[in-house]
Amino acid sequence: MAGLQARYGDQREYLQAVREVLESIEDVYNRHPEFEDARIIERLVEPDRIFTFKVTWVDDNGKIQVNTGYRVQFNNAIGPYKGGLRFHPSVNLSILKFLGFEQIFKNSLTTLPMGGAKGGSDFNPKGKSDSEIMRFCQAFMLELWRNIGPDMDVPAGDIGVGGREIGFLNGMYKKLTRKHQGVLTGKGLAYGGSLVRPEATGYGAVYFLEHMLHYHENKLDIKGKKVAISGFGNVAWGACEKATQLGATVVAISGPDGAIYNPEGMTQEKLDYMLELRASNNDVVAPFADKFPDSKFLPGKKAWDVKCDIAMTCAFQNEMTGADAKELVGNGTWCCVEVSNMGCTPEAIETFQKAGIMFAPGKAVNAGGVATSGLEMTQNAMHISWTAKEVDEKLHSIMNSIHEACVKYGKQPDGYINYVKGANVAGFMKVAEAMLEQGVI
Ligand code: 2IT
Repeated sequence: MAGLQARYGDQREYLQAVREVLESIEDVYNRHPEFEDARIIERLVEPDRIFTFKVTWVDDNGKIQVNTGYRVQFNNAIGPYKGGLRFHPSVNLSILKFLGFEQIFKNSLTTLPMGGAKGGSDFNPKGKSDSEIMRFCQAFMLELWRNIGPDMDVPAGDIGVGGREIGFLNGMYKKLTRKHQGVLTGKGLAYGGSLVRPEATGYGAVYFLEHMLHYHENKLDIKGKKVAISGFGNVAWGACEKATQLGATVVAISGPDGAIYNPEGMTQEKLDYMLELRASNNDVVAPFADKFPDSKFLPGKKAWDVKCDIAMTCAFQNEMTGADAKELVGNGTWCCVEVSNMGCTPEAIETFQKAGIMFAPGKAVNAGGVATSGLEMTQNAMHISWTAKEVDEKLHSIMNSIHEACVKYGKQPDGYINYVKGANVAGFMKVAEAMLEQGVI
C-alpha cells in the first residue's frame, strides 16, 4: 500500500478499492508463501495495460468537441478482459482503475471465465441528442476497436452507457471490422443480445439478498420488508421490480435532486415511469411525486432518510457515508446490500459491521450483471439464444454460488458472515491460482 500510495497518491478511489481487498486477503496470503514468492499482489494491483485516447466529434451546432477515452485492461488470468464502459463527467483514471480492479474479483466470483477491465470517457451524455450520442459513440469506437475482440476484451455498459449506446458502438465496430461478433454485451435482442441482461444486475442483487436473508439463523424472508433503494437508473429499476415481485415494499428511491418517499410501495405503472424518467436524461426524480400523489418528494434528501429494514445502494461509488450508515443503524435498518460498485465508504462498512448488521459488498451483490454478460457471450459463441427462463435460472444458480463462496470464506468464529472478506478472498483465490499456473507473464 505504501508503494502504491507513493506512486498513485492522487488516485483516491483506486487506493480505496485496493486497500479493501488487501486487508481482506491478508490472512490467507500469509498462509500461502507461494503467493508471496510469485509476487501475486504486486502483479495484481498494476493493470496489464491502459489505453488513453482522444475522442473528437461534432455537436448539433457544428462545434467540435474533444473528450478523453480510456480502456483499462486489468487482468486476464482467468478469461478475456471483461467489464463495462462508463460515460460520465467524473470519469478519470482513478475511477476506472478502481472499477477495473473490482471487476477482476467480481468476474472471478461469477464462476465464468472472464478477466477484469473497465473503460469509458469523461463525456457527459446528459442533455445530448440521439445524433450527438451516436457521433460520440462512433468516434469512441473508431479509436477503441483495435484493442478489443470477442476473445480479447469484451466491453459492456455501465453508468451512461445503456442499450442505445451499445447499439451505436456495436454498429461502428461491425463497420470497421466487417465482422458481426459478440464483442460487446448488453446488445439489443435483434442483434445478438441476451434476454434478462437489462434486468440482470438488479434482479441478481435481490436474489443475493434473498440468499442472505434465508441463511440468517431466523431464516428471514424479503416478503413484507421495507426496502430503500437509491438511484433510478437501470440497476435501481431492476432491484425495485424484483423486490416488489417478491413481496417487499420499496419505500424510497432517489436521484441527484432528492429522494422519493413511497410508503405504499411500487406498482407496475411506477416501475414503468422509472424507465421513462431515466430515458428523459434529466437526472431528476422529483416528477415521480407529481405523477403519483401517494408519494412525496424530499428535496436534497437521500433514500437513507426514509425508515427501512433493508438499504440497497444502486447509484454511485461512495454514495453511502459513515454518517448515512449511522443514521440507518439508528433508525433500525438491519441489512445493507451494496449494489453500486463501492457504494459504501470504508466508514460506512465499518459502521454496519460493528453494529453486527448484515452487509454485503457490490462485487458479490451486483455480479449478476456481468454474469449475464458472460451468458450473452456464450450464446453468441454458440450462435443460439436461450429463453428468458433459461437465462434467469442460470442467473439464480450463479448468485447462489456467489453467496456460498462468500459464506465459505467469510464465516467468522462467532457465526457472523463477513461478506466483504468472503467475496474478496473467494474472488482472489481463483485469480491467484490461475496466475501461479500460467507463469511469470
Ligand atoms: O460493473 C459492472 O459489472 C458492469 N458495469 C457490467 C459489466 C459487464 O461486462 O457486463
